[in-house]
Amino acid sequence: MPTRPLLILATRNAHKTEEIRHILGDQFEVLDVTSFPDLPEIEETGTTFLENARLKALGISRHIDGWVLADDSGLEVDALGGAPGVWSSSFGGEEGNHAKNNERLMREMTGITERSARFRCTLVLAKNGVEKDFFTGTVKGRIAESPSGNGGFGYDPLFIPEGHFQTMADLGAVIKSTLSHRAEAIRALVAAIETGNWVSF
Ligand code: ITT
Repeated sequence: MPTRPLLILATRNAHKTEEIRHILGDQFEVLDVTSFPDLPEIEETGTTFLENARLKALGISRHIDGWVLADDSGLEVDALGGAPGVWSSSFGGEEGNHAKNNERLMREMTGITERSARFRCTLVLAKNGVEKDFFTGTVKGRIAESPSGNGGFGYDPLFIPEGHFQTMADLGAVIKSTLSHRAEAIRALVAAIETGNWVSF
């Protein structure tokens, strides 16, 4: 089998890595920054998904050869004015603590009937400190009354995608990889690679 092109994900979130691997199938070798111990931690000081995805993609690609892809993503809840948004991973007060994030979301949504929400994902592709392009994806849905399901990560037990009656965590990895914000953004990336002549992997 010929060597597959390598895509380095500027993430330390193993769930994102697993999902992107799953969505891409076997056309790329996908590694994340945990395979390269000397890479720096990138501070996410932006106020938009695009700013943070750029910080991660450019920050990592300055230190490693090859194509680097960053994913910045989060949940926007209309009744909360778009929160937690770019601050999704620390909404509960502790970075990356999904249980606390979900507890706070449940608390803030108590008694609220307008429960529309969406997940957004922005991907930035970069090489040697230069941005090549960016891609976005969205999945609309609503916040469940109570958590359900073991699949996925983060807010998946509380998010019911439009057209479904179960949470993303109930629907599981195979369905999530067809309808998620991340899947839509990755499909846009793949389409750009297949139709364009700008990425020489
Ligand atoms: P990296 O910055 O290392 O990539 P991270 O988890 O901190 O990892 P973000 O800053 O992009 O990534 O924050 C994303 C947060 O948004 C994530 O921690 C979840 O709380 C939420 N989120 C994003 N995508 C999600 C998904 O598919 N399902 C559930 N929650 C998701």
